Amino acid sequence: MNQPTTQPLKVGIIGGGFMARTHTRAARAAGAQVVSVLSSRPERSVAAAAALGIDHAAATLDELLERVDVVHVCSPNATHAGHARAVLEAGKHVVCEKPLAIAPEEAAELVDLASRAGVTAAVPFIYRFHPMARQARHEAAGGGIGRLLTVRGDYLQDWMLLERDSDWRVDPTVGGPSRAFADVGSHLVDLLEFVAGERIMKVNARLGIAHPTRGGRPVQTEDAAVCIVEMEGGAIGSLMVSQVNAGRKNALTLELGGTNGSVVFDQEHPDELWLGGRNGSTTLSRDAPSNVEDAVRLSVVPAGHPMGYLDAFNAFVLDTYAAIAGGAPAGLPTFADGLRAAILTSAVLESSRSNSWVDVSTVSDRADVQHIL
Ligand code: SOE
Repeated sequence: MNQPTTQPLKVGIIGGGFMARTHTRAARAAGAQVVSVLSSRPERSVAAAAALGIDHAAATLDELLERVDVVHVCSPNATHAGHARAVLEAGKHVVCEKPLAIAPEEAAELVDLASRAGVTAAVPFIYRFHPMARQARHEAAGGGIGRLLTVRGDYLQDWMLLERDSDWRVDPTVGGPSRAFADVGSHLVDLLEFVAGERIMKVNARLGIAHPTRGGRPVQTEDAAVCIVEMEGGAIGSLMVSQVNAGRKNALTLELGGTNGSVVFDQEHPDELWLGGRNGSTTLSRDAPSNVEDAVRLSVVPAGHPMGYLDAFNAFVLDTYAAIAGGAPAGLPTFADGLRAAILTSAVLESSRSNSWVDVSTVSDRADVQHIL
C-alpha cells in the first residue's frame, strides 16, 4: 500500500554569517530543504549560497518568499523586525533570531501579526533544548526544590575584551541600543523564567562599558550588565552578563535555590545537573533513569557521547517544524517569548538610565509595552 507522501518543508535563510550556517545545518538535520538564501547585497547572496550549498541566491526578499514555506531570519539585529514582518505579511512561517526587535513596541506588533497570520513564529532561545535544562525546569518549576528563595545567573564571554575587538553589534544603528544584554542576557532571562516557571517582577540594573572607543569610534552600548531581580513568588536574585570576562566563552550558569534544595545548570557542562541538598548533594547524569520525559525526549545519544549547543539548536528547529506540521511541542519559544526578552532588555537599559527599579510584572502585551516603557 502506498504511504501518503509529505513534501519536505522548503526553507529560506536571510543572512550569511555564523547564525545562517547554524540555522541551515539544523534545517537540513530536521529533513527540510534549504532552497534559497538572501543576504545584504546580491553578490553576498551568491557568496552565501555557494558557502552554504544552497541552489538559489535571492536578489530580493520577494524572490525568496515565493519559493519557501518558512523563513529563518539571521540578519543583523536592526533588520529583524522588518524581515519578520514581511515574512508574516506573506503568510509564511518564521524563525527569527533574537532580539526579535530592537524596540519592544515592534516585538509586540510582531506577536500580534503572527497570531493574526495563524503561522508558527519562533525565536531560538535554544538553551531550553538541553535535556538537563528541561530536568532543571522539572526540579524547579515542578516544585522539587520547594519554595523558590534565590536565583543566580551568569552569562559570561570574553570575545569583546580588547579595545580592538569589534563587530557589527557595536554600531547601535545595526546592533540596537543594547549589546551584551540583547545578545546573551536575553538567553539568560529566557532560561531563568523558563526553568523557574515564573516571571521576573522587577529589575534594577547597571551597565558597564570596557573601552570608551573601539576602532576609533565611541562606544555607546554595554559590554556588561548586572541586575538585581525580584521574582513573582518573592525570591530575590542577581544576574551578571558580560562579554569582557577573560577566559569565559559561553559560561551560562543558572542556580535556583529553594526551601528543599538547589538546582544548578551549567551550559558548558550540559550533560549534568547539580542538585544541592543540605545533607548531601548529587550530580544527575543525562541518562539517569528517573529523568523527566521531556529531558529523555531531547537526549538523543547515550550519555558519555557529549551533547551540546548544536544538538540543542537542532532540537529547537525540529520542534519548530513539528509545530508547523500541527503539533504542540513542549517549551517551544515563540514570538511572545521574544517580546518578553525585548521587554526585559529595555527595562535593563531604562533602569540603568534612571537609576531606579523598573517593574516588568504586568508587561505582557502591546498595550502594556506602550504604557510602561
Ligand atoms: C555571540 O555572542 C553568540 O554567538 C550569540 O549571538 C549567541 O546567541 C550565543 O548563543 C553565543 O554567542
